[in-house]
Amino acid sequence: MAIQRTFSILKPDATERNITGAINALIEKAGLRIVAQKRIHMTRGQAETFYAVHKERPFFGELVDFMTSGPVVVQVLEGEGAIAKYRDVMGATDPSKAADGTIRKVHAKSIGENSVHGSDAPETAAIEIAQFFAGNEIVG
Ligand code: FUP
Repeated sequence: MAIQRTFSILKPDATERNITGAINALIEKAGLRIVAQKRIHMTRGQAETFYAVHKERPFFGELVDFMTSGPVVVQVLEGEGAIAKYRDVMGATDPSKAADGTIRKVHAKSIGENSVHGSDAPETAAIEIAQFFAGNEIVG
């Protein structure tokens, strides 16, 4: 399996509870390297662009409200098969269905306030990374 990069967000419910370090520890324990990281407060425009694929879904407004409700930590993670590996480490979208030991099982509050985002495919990873990071901000 090739070395890949994936895009990650530690969401406002994680920054609010001061558990970004605890989540990063699970990321690193899984063998993923945090090769870029910054704490930002997303604008509504940024959140709407980021989640444009969900814009017709009934939860879109709430999702944008939540993602702009507090700071987030945006990250680039690198490792063997990083995209699928991070999805495994994150666990299912709904924390009640997430496997034991996953970030969402351990930390998420609900299907909406679910602590982390991770890209679902190489194409989306590239688009999401480019939305938040310049090439020279990623140091592998
Ligand atoms: P995931 O890839 O696991 O982050 O999940 P999705 O892309 O399906 O959903 C993106 C975000 O939309 C979730 F993280 C939270 C929000 N969402 C809801 O609030 N309600 C839902 O029923 C599904 C998703």
